Amino acid sequence: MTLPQPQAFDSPIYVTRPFLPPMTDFIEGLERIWDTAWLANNGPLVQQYQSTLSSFFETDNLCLFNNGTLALQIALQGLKLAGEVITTPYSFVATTHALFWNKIRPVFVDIEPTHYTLDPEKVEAAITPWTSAILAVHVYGYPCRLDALAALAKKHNLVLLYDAAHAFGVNVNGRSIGHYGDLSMFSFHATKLYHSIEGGMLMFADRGAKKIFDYLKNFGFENETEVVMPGTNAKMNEFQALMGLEVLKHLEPMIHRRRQIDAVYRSELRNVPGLRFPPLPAKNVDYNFAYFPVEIEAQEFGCGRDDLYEELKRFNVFARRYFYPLICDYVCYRSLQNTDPLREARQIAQRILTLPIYDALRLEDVKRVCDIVRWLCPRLQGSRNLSLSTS
Ligand code: T4K
Repeated sequence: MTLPQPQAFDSPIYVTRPFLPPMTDFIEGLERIWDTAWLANNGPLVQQYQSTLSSFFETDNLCLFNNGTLALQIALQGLKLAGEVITTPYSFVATTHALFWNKIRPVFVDIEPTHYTLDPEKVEAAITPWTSAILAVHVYGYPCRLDALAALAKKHNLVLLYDAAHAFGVNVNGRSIGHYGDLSMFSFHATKLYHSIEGGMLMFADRGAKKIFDYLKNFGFENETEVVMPGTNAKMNEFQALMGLEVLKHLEPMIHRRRQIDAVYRSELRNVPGLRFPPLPAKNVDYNFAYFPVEIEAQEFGCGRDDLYEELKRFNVFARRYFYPLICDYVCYRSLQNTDPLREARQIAQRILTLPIYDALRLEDVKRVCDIVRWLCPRLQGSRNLSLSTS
């Protein structure tokens, strides 16, 4: 059987596009900024944003930042973590960089193969007398094994931190995922499902931590004349807060839209040999559909992930290999000794491809992406002379 060759898209289909609120709404907010001439340093919109998010997350224990990376870095600094921290190699590199900047040694532990989060079964073996915390990642918005990690942290008296950069809008048992563990970091970067242009937030259990984080993100200032600790500058500004407030109004429809896109991918690609998608999270999870990862099994699909990734570009489809390479394989972390062979993480990193998913992506274009993937699948195109190799 030969499938008809699909047409390339006229303009690029990226892995993601930021949601932009109606411009008139944003301009109204800009007028407020012009009226006050207050642009930075905990201005009225940042304060409004903080209180809106406090209601949204049902806690006052949160703190806003100019990006997620500095939020995480400051979290580790503020909690005075040191020694070793157990973490996942399967994430965006910022997760580990935040440890590095705190002079903490990252200890990489493998992920579980279903939803790619840190495998609690393998964490215990990596705990040493120097371990101070576990830093797990709700990768793609999939919740980590929260109970198992909490039990381990309790048993070994470790701080439990979550990089929840992808998990805005994810609820577990009816509450935001940020309520689990000692602290969670959310990223509000433009490429995220929910964004404030750039931005980040910490949510934490210990009410006393807020004061420390507030010092650290604002040079350590207590008042005009006193600096109580060597802080940095990681403050969110008014334009970011305005965007965050406006985008928040559209969160539900955005997630609904992504749910539809996810469903189209699952149905259109279900019979493609060698493609596997992670199952949707369990029923007690309200998922946010932040990403659409697929694994390409080269033998069954007929070519490797990298070939598919390159071929898609010829059709103007820019999928991404989130997360390849593994963090531990970047040149700056390669020399770290690691006892866990990271078998699952290595396999997944070789196979993973995240397909386009964003609010403005039309369902007919999702179908077209699926047609292209099918057309590029050598196993479905027995007669097509492909120059693709099975790598
Ligand atoms: N922890 C985790 C698990 C993370 O994933 C991240 C960030 C962090 C921590 C750190 O949080 P932040 O400090 O960033 O708040 C992107 C993002 O820059 C990064 O925020 C994100 N993770 C990572 C997964 O993805 P790139 O280098 O892949 O982005 P880029 O510029 O190639 O953008 C991807 C696509 O998005 C483009 O091909 C087109 C589209 N795009 C992008 C931007 C910025 C737009 O259409 N408009 C835009 O403005 O890292």
